[in-house]
Amino acid sequence: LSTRAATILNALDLPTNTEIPGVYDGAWRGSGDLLESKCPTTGEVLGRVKMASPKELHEVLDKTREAYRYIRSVPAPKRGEILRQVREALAAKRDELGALVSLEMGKIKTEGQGEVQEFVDICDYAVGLSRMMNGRVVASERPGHSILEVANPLGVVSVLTAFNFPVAVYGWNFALSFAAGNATIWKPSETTPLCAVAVTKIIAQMLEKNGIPGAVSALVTGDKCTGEAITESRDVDLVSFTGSEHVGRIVGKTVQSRFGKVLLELGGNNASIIMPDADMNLALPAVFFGAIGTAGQRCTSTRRLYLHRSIADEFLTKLRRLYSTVRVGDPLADSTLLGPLHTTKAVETYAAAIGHLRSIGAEIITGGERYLDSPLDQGNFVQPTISIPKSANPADKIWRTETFAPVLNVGIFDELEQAIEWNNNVPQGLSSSLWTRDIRNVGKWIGPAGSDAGIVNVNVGTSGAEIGAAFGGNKSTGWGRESGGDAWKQYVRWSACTINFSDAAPLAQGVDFSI
Ligand code: UN1
Repeated sequence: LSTRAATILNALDLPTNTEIPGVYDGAWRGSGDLLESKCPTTGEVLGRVKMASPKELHEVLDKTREAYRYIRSVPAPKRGEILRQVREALAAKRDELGALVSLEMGKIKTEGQGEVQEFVDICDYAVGLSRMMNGRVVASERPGHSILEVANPLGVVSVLTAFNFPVAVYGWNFALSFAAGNATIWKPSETTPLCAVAVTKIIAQMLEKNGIPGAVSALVTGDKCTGEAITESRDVDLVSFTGSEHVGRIVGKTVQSRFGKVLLELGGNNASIIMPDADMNLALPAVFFGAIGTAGQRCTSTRRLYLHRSIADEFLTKLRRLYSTVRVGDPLADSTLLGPLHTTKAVETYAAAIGHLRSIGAEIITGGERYLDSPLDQGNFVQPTISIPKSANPADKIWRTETFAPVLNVGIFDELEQAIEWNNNVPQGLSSSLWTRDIRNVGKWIGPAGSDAGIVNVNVGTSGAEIGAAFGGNKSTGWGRESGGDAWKQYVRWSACTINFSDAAPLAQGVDFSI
């Protein structure tokens, strides 16, 4: 192991000379197969993590059920206080954990740290929420009756996360789920197990300190079979899944078929629309970050750019210039803006997308190749790419498919209505962004004939949402909402309680059933 990797792992209490147990439910273990965590920058193996065996998964499911029975009776503000301590512990390790995200996932330093900050922020939010998960009192039509809407904890929540946000997405789910009084089981991506173990260790310490069962934040490192077993298990009340549309469709059907609750965060295929009156000095860097940030591996990355004809040439010239300055390399070096793709498979997907673009006669105005000079050839580095397909018609698969890589496709439009139609005419509906200073365009964009995405921004890029609003997308993105807004309401079971405190028992709607 390189000294640098060892330093980062040691700082987070991860062993470097032995296999790492990847299962936690109050005790650490793991007797399943080994998962190898590989650094996308250098190809070095960072650690070997022992996955959960099927028997261990069942043990964890039992333990989380037990832990739920405990935590559901702890008053919510007290749960909030424990979350506050988790928040402090995470904040104290922000740089170390951020560095591990960069090392294992490959995103650049500031984004790795930002991801931990996102977990810290949602903890703050959930601490507040722990005193505000209020129901309502509804006016009853019957005298001497009250109707209450009561929120109770749900049970066991399982969170299946993707590689691209190996810390924050668990954070969004765990913080709300815990505040709401549930036990949570985390099944992280197979390629980012170290981040999951490090985060779970930090949370576990705080739980232990407060005498809370560790299975309230359980971890099962595993593969596809583990994911399937969780999805099928009637012991899991809510499955929160982040990943591809393909897998999401299976998860959705499976959970629905047993009448479980499901929360899906699937593919994004996000567009930015630039109007002639946009402030170019703001729009350019935002598109640059949206398309290249995280090497195009955010669900919210900008994949489609629609330029008004009158500014298209100027915008593209300037954007190309920005692309030519991108500092590519080691994600942990301060100045780097573009790190590697996460896996070699992602490089193949990138190459296939470029191949398809070429085959349909798209003009590749920059990029399109791997970086093959040393030391970049050691890692999964690809050139950020801008292409202009011949047609902006969303019927072609290049406009309809999410390619998890820094590939930006450009279309030229004449009227805002046309751009909005293109924006909407794809299966996905996560994020969208309009650049304009004209209030009339803004009204159209956010109104009924506007963007149909879950995130509809104005003069703000497609990626990098704050935690305060609900995060999620419509259509094939799965309609899920996580993080802020009303997302917490999915982590509780609601009851409508009608209470009669009168001396009569009248029926609703005036129904007369007198004996
Ligand atoms: C994701 O890509 O799965 O809005 C999550 C953003 C981040 C979260 C992205 N706050 O880009």
